[in-house]
Amino acid sequence: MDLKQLKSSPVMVRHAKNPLLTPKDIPFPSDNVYNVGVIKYQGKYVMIFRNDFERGEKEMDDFYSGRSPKHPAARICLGLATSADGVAWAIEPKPVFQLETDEIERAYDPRLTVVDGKVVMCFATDTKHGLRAGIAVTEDFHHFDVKHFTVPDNRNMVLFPERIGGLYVRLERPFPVYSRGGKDRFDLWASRSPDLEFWGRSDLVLAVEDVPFSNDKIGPAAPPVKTARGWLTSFHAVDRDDTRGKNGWEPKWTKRYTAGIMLLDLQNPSKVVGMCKEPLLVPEAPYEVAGGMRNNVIFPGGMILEPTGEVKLYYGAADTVTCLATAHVDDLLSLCTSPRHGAK
Ligand code: BMA
Repeated sequence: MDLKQLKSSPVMVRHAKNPLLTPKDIPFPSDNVYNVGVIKYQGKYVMIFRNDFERGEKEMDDFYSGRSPKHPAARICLGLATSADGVAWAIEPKPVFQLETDEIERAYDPRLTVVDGKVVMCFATDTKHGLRAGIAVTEDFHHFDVKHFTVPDNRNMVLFPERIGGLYVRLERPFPVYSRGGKDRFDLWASRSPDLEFWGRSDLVLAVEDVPFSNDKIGPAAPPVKTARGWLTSFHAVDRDDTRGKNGWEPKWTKRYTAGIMLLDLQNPSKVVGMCKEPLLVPEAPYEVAGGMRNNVIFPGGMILEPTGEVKLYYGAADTVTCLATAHVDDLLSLCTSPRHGAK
């Protein structure tokens, strides 16, 4: 596949009000507001969003031009927003989650799932000893009971909204560097748990080499949604082009993040029923390709299937703002299963 020619699928429609959230909308310090988890809960849409602060473009410029010796790592908190329609959001005045300890530097990239009546938030952390994914349960979106941390390196974890065969199931993306040639050749895995705390029965779901529009790594995007034909599941896919130069705040940013779509078996979610061999969303809109911290990034974290069949896909754009694109579920299912679109 010619990666230079990648295009978004015509079934996806970017929302006219994009970007839905920008740093200007946030009532506390904010450099970037992106990578969100979204659920429908008790009659409302609820979003938890990633908010980076204390590292702006100026701090990055100062570092790369030698004016400041210290690499400016961002601090991150998670904020809460609610909405009646999934488009206009009311933002809580204070952040709701922030992890900073002697060991943990930051928590980010929340993904939300309602399972067994509980709201579960999966998130990533940077720690002094590696990247770890965490799982927390909340009843009020203000208090979070952290049940589990993976060993490093692992992140991009998402939970299915039902137990399958009696067990909770998550998708995740470990980083096996040593055994994959020292490069980003990372794949998408599943694990199972009786209680959200102890995890095992892990297996490979989708390998990076099975995704024609990735030459680098893949990982889970939003938590899967159930359809009669299988678990409809988005993923992100990275392609790298070393000729790409300065783009965004860093002097060199060679990666592009696109979104893909696949269908997993209802009883055995490690089995791919079908995958669209072309990307679902490719950075193309102005807020995806320019003016951001890292341009050319689409990073979905929330997917809602409406009773009308509309699918809302929420994503971080350019690691800077929060966006929405929609499609009809039948179109997404046919992308995954019809040979015309290059299904598996
Ligand atoms: C990933 C994560 C995401 C980020 C993406 C693009 O590896 O760090 O938080 O949005 O890179 O920069």
